Amino acid sequence: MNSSLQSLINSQIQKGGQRVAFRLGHEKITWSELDQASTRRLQDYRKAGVKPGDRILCKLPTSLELPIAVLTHLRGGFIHVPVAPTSSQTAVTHLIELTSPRCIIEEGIRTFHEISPSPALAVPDPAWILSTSGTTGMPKGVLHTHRSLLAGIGALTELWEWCPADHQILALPLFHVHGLGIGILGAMLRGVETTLLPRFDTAQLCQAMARHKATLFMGVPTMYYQLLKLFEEDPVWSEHFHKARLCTAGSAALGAERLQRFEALTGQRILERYGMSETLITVSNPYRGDRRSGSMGVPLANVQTRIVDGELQVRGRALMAGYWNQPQVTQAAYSEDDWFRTGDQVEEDADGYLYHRGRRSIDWIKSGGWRIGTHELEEALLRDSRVEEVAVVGLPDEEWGEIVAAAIVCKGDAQQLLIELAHGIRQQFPRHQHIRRWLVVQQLPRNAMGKIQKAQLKHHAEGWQRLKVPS
Ligand code: MCA
Repeated sequence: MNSSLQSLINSQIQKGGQRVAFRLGHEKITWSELDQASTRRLQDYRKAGVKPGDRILCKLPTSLELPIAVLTHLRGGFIHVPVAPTSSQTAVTHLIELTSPRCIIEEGIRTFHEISPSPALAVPDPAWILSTSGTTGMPKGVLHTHRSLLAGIGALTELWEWCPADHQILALPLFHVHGLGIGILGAMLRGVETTLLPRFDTAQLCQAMARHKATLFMGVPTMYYQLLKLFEEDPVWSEHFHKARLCTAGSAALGAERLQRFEALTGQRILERYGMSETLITVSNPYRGDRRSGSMGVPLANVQTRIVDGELQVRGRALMAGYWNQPQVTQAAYSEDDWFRTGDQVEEDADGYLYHRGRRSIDWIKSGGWRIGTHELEEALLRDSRVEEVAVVGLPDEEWGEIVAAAIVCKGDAQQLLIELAHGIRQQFPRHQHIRRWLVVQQLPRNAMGKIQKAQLKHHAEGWQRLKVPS
């Protein structure tokens, strides 16, 4: 035991005993089985020479192995580096180069490597390195510690009153703050029984909500869009949510209209909250009290916020320890007086509720609840010598929030090139990063300084085309 994060989890494990902790399909694991499995894994790691501070790249699909791995890594003081099991080889190689893991776990396989220690950040109790795309360069590794996770996820699940009487249905990807942080770690901190769904499917979700009399569901706006579509086709489905006590939305703005339609159909007023990989969840509507439509809520008790030139800046114990091995990038993310600059434009009402008003950078897209940096896609497209210039932007979309679109200036047969480019992107990037609209132009709009005017492209209504790309 070296941190109160672990003591809290251990006390839930003790209290939970023979009760089920996690379920998936017909499989289940009790709290005491989780405890025993993690003790065995810890012995295996130690025998293999894995030491506290070593990184473990976790490429597991949604499975009962995943909470075991999370618990084992926390207990061993190893740094959990999650990556989507569907990630391309390029993404995995990048993460391996960035974090030099001592071990990689994939389904049923553990591969240990000899690593030369990398000049890590000297922070006590490092816990996770979360991958996040930025406006420049390849994805960065956000380092969280036991302390920041406890401050962020502990405070949030306390505010939301998560408790052992709850049952959560978790259909989120399990390698980000949302699914892994709140969903898995939050459940362990509060003793919440959790049913994992291998992927989001509206009918399966509703059936699981009803079967387990589930009380908790966390989603992104695209999931609520798809649920509303199902409920409006056949309102019987909405009854499956009647035992819920808390449905939350985050990762992107939900929209007042969607919130109202969901409430009218299910009786559930979705609670919206705001966060980032770097800050964890820092702003939330209250569990008890006024959940204001269109607002991301008020800052959590242990978070300090300020608004500078419209930008939300954050301070507090839940903040990351820094970007892994990138001290200069870390420094650039903070103001001179040490506030983290979120890049999100917000407004505050008289009661301290915050409203999202856009992003400082046009180089971030939010699609399906994912944060996508345009730079990575632009670089990939420019690798083809027929592409002379490119600008990737997010176009507004009712279901996905934004969809990824690329405007290009090119040489030769544009149509053939687009098909090849689209195919290449599909090979290298996960689905949410695929380019859904293409625009071929003679030149990109630029200002007097020569900077590409992406805002003009976003409002360029005509000429965007969808491609039919053979898989
Ligand atoms: C998939 N499709 C898309 C997109 N994604 N179309 C446009 N834009 C997209 N982004 C298309 C596919 O190509 C496919 O089309 C069809 O939709 C179904 O694809 P599939 O992959 O099966 O979609 P899905 O499984 O329904 O996924 C949608 C999803 C998923 C469930 C909303 O994107 C998701 O789990 N999002 C959550 C992301 C998340 O956890 N964010 C948190 C990280 P076709 O059939 O034609 O091929 S951010 C975070 O942690 C911060 C801190 C926070 O605040 O939470």
